[in-house]
Amino acid sequence: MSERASETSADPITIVGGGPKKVLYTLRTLSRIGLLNSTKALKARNTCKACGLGMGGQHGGMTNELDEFPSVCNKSIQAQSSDIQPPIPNELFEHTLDDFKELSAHELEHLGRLNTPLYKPAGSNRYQPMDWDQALTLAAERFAATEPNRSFFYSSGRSSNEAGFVLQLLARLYGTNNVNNCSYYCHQATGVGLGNVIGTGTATISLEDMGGADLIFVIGANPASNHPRFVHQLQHCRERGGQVIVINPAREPGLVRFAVPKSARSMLSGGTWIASRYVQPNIGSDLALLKAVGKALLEQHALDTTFIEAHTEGFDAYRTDLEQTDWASLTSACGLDQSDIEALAADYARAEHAVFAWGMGITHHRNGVDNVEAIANLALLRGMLGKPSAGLLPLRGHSNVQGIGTIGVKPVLSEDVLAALESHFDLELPRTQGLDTLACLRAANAGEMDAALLMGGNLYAATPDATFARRALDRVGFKLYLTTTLNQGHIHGMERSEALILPVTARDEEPQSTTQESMFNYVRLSDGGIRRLTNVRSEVAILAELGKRLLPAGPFDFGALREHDRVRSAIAATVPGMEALADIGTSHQEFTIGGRLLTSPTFNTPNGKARFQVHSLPVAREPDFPFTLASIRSEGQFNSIIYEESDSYRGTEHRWCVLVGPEDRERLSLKAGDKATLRSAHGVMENLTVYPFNLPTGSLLAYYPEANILIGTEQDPRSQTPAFKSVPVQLETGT
Ligand SMILES: Nc1nc2c(c(=O)[nH]1)N[C@H]1C(S)=C(S)[C@@H](COP(=O)(O)OP(=O)(O)OC[C@H]3O[C@@H](n4cnc5c(=O)[nH]c(N)nc54)[C@H](O)[C@@H]3O)O[C@H]1N2
Ligand SMILES: Nc1nc2c(c(=O)[nH]1)N[C@H]1C(S)=C(S)[C@@H](COP(=O)(O)OP(=O)(O)OC[C@H]3O[C@@H](n4cnc5c(=O)[nH]c(N)nc54)[C@H](O)[C@@H]3O)O[C@H]1N2
Ligand code: SF4
Ligand SMILES: [Mo]
Repeated sequence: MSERASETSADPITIVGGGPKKVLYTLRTLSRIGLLNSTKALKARNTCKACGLGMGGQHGGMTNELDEFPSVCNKSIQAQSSDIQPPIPNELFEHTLDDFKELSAHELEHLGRLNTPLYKPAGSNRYQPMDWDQALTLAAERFAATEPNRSFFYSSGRSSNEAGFVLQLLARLYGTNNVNNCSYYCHQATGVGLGNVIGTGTATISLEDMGGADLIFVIGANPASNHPRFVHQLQHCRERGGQVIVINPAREPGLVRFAVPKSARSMLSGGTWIASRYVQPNIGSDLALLKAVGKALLEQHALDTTFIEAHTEGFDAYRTDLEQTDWASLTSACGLDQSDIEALAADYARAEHAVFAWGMGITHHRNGVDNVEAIANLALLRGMLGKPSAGLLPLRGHSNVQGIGTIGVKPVLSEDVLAALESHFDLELPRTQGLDTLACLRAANAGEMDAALLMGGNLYAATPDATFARRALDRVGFKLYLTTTLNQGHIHGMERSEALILPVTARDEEPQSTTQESMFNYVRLSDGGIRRLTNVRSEVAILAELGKRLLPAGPFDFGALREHDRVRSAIAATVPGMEALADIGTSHQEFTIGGRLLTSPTFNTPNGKARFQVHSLPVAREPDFPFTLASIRSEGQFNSIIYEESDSYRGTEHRWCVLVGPEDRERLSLKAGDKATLRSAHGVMENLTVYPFNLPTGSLLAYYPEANILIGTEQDPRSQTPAFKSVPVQLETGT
């Protein structure tokens, strides 16, 4: 067995994620934001606004849908710490954009909360405070003067179902389907891939199902940092004798051992083992590995043939492809030994209830959809769908990114939803082809976008090729932002264009209740109601008012959509599975969306069968750029929001660095702390600090968003997702 594929019990005991330092950090954040503030925020009945695992809502602050309170989650507290800031004083806006450009992402976020609309005329170098009425009139005038298909509407996944629904309806009634969300940079490949195989695009299991799994795969995800409470599921699985198989080029410390802050035993013993098997394929080679696991299962006669015959189609083509693919092509692509892959397949073969969880390590590639389909193929091979405690679980990012998609913030709505919307509101919606996120920016770059509405998020920092992003955004004549805080996207790509920023209430400050959907398809209700600032408005109120001013008076009053109950009734009447949303405002009854969980192996395809998919391996990399770089997130950031410079899990002290594996370090004579340069076809990062990390030869890691300067806009043609995690680069020693 090679070192890279060895059992994790060989790891030194010092590799621990979580643990006392995390508790201390959490306490530090709590004391900064004040005990009273934090207790109020954490106890209130609002959905956690950080990751998509889902917590809070009507069960209360830190509690999940099974009424468990596993431990305080640092991510949740970080997110609250941004919201519980005093307002930015108006005098600050006497400074020019150039002054603001001096500030880091961390410093911008920590200036405070926005508490006044801000306007920057075209060509001006300064924002100026504006009153709400003037601001809304200006926004309506600008959109009215724009040809609708020369505009786009973007939403991040933090906003509510209610705000997302009103946003997409406003865009379509105004006349464009250029409506999209951060999912195109995130799990879009999952939606497409799962749709092809099983006919639905989200998790097939509930949180409860996790409790009965005897094997959990964690593929291309780092939940110790990014979905902290998911690690408890992994720990519990190990405690009941189950297995956790991690597939990740990087040996992530928090997936090797983890100390749960709440468990004295776990803390005293220095943490518990998480992965029972940890395999480290080369970056971007998951398809080869997943195919190889399928091949090994075939050879081990470990298939559920009854399930395959009764509930699937396309198996023969899948089998023939694997039989015709030789082992050497698969092992050389992923860099793992055949025996290790066979051992992994044997682990899977002895599991009765396997769950496959995955994240951005799977979707952020030019073959992201292929990767997702290959995971689903493996589940089908052993009948791991449509029964309790087994299935597919995409680890979703933002706390409501799944909901934002469900309620239609996407360029293409199914014909039945469009028709239902038309009949519900007695109106007509456009059928023109809408553009995905990157396509909108490409159009902007080509001078074809005159206006954009951006609700939350930081499209500038989230987009590949920072130079392209800045230029494209500056070519959008008028940009309207809805945000809680200032970020670099409000400062860069602004030189020539006109912009208006409207300050919004955070989720727990909403004057009316809102709803959010977790990765388990569970819809939560957030009470809102906390009042911190004097001059902010809810996203729904802003959008309803904008619609009222912008749209011609029609059969219904767009302004009436400021009532959340009314918005929810419309969603319930038009979006399949959301019927229970209609009276959630009064019943307070949270629910799982109908038609999503697979309790029997009948799939949402025309003949009810799941469909195996066949893939060919991607072609070899470019010789000028022999390394492959994946851009990743740290525990101390939430996407473009940077809370801490250091990464306590990976041991890096600051973010301007590159993580290099042992063989590459040796070959290039690089030691910890040396300086190096990363070069790609798109940009250069100089003066990077080298940090040793356990990675395969030729695979490198750097932090996002800094690394976006290196990343091109190449996309997975099937999901339009940028290849954030397979960037061909050259690593040079010195600065
Ligand atoms: N702390 C924190 N939490 C977050 C976020 C955050 O920024 N910070 N963001 C939220 C959002 S929007 C999202 S989408 C999720 C993202 O959560 P994750 O999916 O966990 O995100 P990443 O850190 O981007 O990448 C995860 C892992 O992919 C691995 N990887 C890289 N390339 C490959 C590959 O080719 N194959 C495989 N198998 N693995 C690979 C990396 O080593 C890394 O461990 O987290 C959410 N939660
Ligand atoms: N290189 C590289 N690029 C990536 C990734 C990667 O792994 N590598 N990951 C991609 C992924 S998975 C994603 S999801 C995207 C993230 O893309 P986005 O969702 O566009 O970006 P965020 O950084 O999460 O946006 C943070 C901003 O949202 C605003 N905000 C915060 N809370 C609220 C709120 O309550 N309401 C409103 N209206 N605004 C709020 C604040 O202005 C904050 O600065 O980035 C993508 N880009
Ligand atoms: S795991 Fe995710 S949803 Fe749960 S408390 Fe932490 S950040 Fe919030
Ligand atoms: Mo994401």
